Amino acid sequence: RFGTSSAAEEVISPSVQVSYTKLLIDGNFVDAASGKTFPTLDPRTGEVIAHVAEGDAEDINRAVKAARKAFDEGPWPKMTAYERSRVMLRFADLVEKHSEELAALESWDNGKTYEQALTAEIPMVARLFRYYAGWADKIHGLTVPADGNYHVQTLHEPIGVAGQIIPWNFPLLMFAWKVGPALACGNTIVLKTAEQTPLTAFYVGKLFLEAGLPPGVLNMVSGFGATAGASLASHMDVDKLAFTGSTDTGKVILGLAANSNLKPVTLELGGKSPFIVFEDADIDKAVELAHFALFFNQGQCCCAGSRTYVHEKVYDEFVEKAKARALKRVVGDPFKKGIEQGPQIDSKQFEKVMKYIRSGVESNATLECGGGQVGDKGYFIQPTVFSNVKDDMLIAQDEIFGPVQSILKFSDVDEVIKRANDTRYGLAAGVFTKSLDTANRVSRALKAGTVWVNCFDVFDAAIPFGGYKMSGNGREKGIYSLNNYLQVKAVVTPLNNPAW
Ligand code: TXE
Repeated sequence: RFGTSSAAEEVISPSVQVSYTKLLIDGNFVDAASGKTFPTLDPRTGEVIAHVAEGDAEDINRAVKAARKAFDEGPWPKMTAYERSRVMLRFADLVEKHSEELAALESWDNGKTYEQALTAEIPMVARLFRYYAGWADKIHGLTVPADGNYHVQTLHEPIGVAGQIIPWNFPLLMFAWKVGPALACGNTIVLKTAEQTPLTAFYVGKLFLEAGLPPGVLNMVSGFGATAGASLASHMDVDKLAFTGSTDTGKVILGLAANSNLKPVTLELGGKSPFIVFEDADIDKAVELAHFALFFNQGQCCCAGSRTYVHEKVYDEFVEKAKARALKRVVGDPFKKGIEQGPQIDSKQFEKVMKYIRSGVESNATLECGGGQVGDKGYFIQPTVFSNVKDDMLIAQDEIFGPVQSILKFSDVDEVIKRANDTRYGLAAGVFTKSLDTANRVSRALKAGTVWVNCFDVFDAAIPFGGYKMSGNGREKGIYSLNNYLQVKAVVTPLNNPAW
């Protein structure tokens, strides 16, 4: 039995229609050169929402040409930084104005709840563009006191044409994390959307044109990874690449960049983040936060707290309460009020999650609840909790990317630090304790790009995000993301040189 909501029948989303299904190249919505399209599906049912242009190498070429021209000939990098920031601010206003349609489209294409898209993600998109609009006119170099009689200055220049490849779990937010800093620094862009979720990017592409973004500055191609994605990663005229997705695809992309023009690559990849509950924690709060850390967005978060380590003294109580919370989780149509969890994105991810659930059972972890499909259509999965999970089980090692909580037991601080770090990933971690000493000690010892202490998934535009180890390289958001999109040029001029 899974949670029910008395209000769960009330549909809360506005009706929305799909208006933009074509590639955005040089300021125009165009068909793929091949004329091909592919379907994007509703994860609630597996039915077709719309057919979308299927871009491939030829379309990537067209888009890169447009971006190159907009960069080399202007007007984008030649506009004043203030003018660029004004365009971004106007865009943020338009995102807010259209937030209900955008949230509905995002929910339809992805399966996330409409409430989550409307109240959390779309506002964060607007906030992020305002944040980077603020940076646009504050990017500048230094004067450098070098040895000898020289005037030395550094110029911080845009890199050029940025290629960006995004995933499906937070389609618009990933768009924002990539496009915001690239535009603030004066670059032009070719972005490839994820094949599962192409719809909202084209909608905001239209809003960007309305906000006054010149043609060719932001080009978008929908299509598949092996074709459109790979040709963007290996393109000789793309100056920088940013990618969010799986670690396996990250490796492929790094290879494509290395074997083409050595473009610098930033990668934001998978994770297996520990969430550590110490014995002094308020257990009810810890249970709720650990539940949120794992189940948020159907468990489809790169930073999901997917290894819940609980101190042995409070382990049994925690497991009982975590199970009770999961049983209460309300699963259903993401467009209805009170729903906490919608479907997984597609059949491939559904099968992957079910495979890991079987693996957990086979490796003798205790299945506390869940483990099956909800209903008989679409990709809904019961919130699932495993206890007695051991570090060497696959469910404790691999990124499941679904609503499956694995609870492990530990007995002391040094042990849990060692076990938490014993993973190929290093994206995020959670520490739950009342002790400042424990919080400080553990957060410094964890090898992870973000440590949330007594909180989780706090995603401010100013806070950097990225991974250690095989969770990637580089940081997105905040001041740190600007470096990904800038070249530093040193200009050295002799002073008082009589030879001149
Ligand atoms: O990822 P891919 P998939 C993890 C998560 C998930 C798994 C597989 O564990 O279960 O990855 O998901 C493009 N050249 N994450 O298959 O393949 C692709 O078209 C260039 C974690 O969806 O990495 C899409 O736009 N591009 C993650 C993007 O890469 C290629 C978010 C992501 O797809 C390509 C998503 C290629 N050869 C999945 N192959 C996170 N870090 O948040 C694919 N792509």
